[in-house]
Amino acid sequence: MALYSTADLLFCFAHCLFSLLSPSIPLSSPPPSGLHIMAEHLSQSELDYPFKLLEYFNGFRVSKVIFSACELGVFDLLLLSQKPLSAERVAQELGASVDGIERLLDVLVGVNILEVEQIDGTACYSSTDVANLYLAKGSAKSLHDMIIYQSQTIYPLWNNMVHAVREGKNQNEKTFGISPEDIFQTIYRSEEEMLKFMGLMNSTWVLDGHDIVTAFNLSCFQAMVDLGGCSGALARELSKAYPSSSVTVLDLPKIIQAARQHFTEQDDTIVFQEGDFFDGDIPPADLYILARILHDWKEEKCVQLLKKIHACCQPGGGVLLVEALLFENHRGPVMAQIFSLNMLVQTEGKEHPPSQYSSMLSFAGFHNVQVCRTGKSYDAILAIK
Ligand code: ASE
Repeated sequence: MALYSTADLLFCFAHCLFSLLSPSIPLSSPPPSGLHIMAEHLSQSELDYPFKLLEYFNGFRVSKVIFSACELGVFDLLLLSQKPLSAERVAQELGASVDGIERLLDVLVGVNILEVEQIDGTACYSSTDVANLYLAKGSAKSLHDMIIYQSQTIYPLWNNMVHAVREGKNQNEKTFGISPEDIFQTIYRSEEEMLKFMGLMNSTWVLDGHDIVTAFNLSCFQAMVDLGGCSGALARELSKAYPSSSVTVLDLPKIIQAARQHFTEQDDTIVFQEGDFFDGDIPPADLYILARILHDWKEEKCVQLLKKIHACCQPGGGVLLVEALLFENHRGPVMAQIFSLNMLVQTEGKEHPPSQYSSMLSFAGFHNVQVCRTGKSYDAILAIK
């Protein structure tokens, strides 16, 4: 049986969008649901019946089903129980209504995230390997924190997309009722929100970190500093891949304190350092990492920061940018296009194609710009002083 993770569903969306743009080309792989198999004798044209459009319309509801199951603890319970459970049992354990749980579990079966079997005449639900690996809380690769942030912070922001597009600016004030000068005063508006954001940052690097740090051979760089390195997840991947290099995470004092308290590992090989790369000193290093930093800010501010880094950088040293890269013609990848809209609703920045980052880097004095697309959510750009 085919298993679909949240990422698979996103890729499926991307795939579907491309076939929507050229409706005469049929899907090359069979779609996951039985409904489409039954409908195979019908016309494949979106003009005859808007299958894909309707599927997109339902996208937010599928997201909310997964997010809600996560918040209710469905995946943790099914992982813990080791055996299939009835809807009644799940409802009882989670303190929820049987009717609600039954409908929720059935959708999760429909999208191949859970499995169901009849045991003594009762429908019993169990997790798939994908759900156990990515949706349960305990697993090393858990996306639980990413889901919580998407559900509780990104979802309400996206509810104001019309305003964001009309006004061309973030919706922090309209969504959360606060309008500080610095977007990070909103993102870190409470200890709880700050920890949720750190959880999001952490889980993406658990997923993409290894591909990012091995996109280029960085073994020639001795001292590495991850500017705005947050929980240290990407720094840990760097340290694992380049054990003879020293890796430092520089971030705001409250972030470093929270990282030390909530995100450190036993025998951690990385060093946490309190600082502010915009307003304070940047320590000398051979390699600076700017992972998902530039996409938060307007280009002038990015160039200003790159110039400041260039000034501290050792000769022969470099800067590694980690971002979701758009295609040069801006026609994809869908994930990067969606991230760019997210930057509109939440920050002052946007996602860019490689050429935009190249020119910012050149302007700041860096050369030998190399681009590596990983094929995952985030890509890497390396430039040398
Ligand atoms: C930032 C990254 C993010 C600032 C705000 C953010 C992300 C969400 N909000 O530097 C992560 C990537 N985007 C999405 C939509 O998940």
